Amino acid sequence: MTVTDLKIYGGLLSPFVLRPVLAARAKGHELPVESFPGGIKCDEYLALTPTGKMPLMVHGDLVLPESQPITDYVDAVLPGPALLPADPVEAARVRLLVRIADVYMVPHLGGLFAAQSKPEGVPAAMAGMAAALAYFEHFRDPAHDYAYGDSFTQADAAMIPLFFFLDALDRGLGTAKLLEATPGLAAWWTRAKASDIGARAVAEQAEGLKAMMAARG
Ligand SMILES: N[C@@H](CCC(=O)N[C@@H](CS)C(=O)NCC(=O)O)C(=O)O
Repeated sequence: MTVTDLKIYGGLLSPFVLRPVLAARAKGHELPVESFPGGIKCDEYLALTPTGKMPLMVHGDLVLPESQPITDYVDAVLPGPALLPADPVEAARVRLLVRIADVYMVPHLGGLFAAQSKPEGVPAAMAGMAAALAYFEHFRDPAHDYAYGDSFTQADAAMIPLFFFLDALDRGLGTAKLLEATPGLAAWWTRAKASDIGARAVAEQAEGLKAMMAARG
């Protein structure tokens, strides 16, 4: 078994699928991403992961759901620059940004995404999102070019595909304007989405969103 046998199931609109994909790209590798035949709720998929969520990574005997452990694994097994600093203090700062993304930002994306069917949930989701952005701003150094430090880390891999939705949902909800309260973070996002990895991710997610809207009719 080699790292070239590593496979990710999912679609490229998902910020969780993109997290290990972006991490791999930052290390100079392209991970194969495939839709699971039968979808993520079919019996075969649920037998692999009862979570029924994407991404799912398969590498030999290792069947691994959840974007962050997949990203850690990809970072460890693929050659290329490490995406967590070796210094424990610096690594802790990167991990904290990933954690803020997952614990404080992600739950509110759902509320914003469901704005049409549940408009009553939008104010709380906007307030929660604003709080999450303020946490990033508090713990980031605005002088850093990347989410943390002067090179791409796991924090960029986690944050870029989540921040896509601030722009994508802006027209209806004004989500991009939330970044006005966090200028350091806003400047990072402007740089991140203009970078090769960021621009490609945004284009892939935009494509995925278009396809999802078209399928919904
Ligand atoms: N905590 C999971 C979240 C994964 C997740 O929510 N994926 C979404 C797609 S963006 C999904 O598969 N949703 C299908 C469902 O929940 O039924 C991770 O980090 O991988």
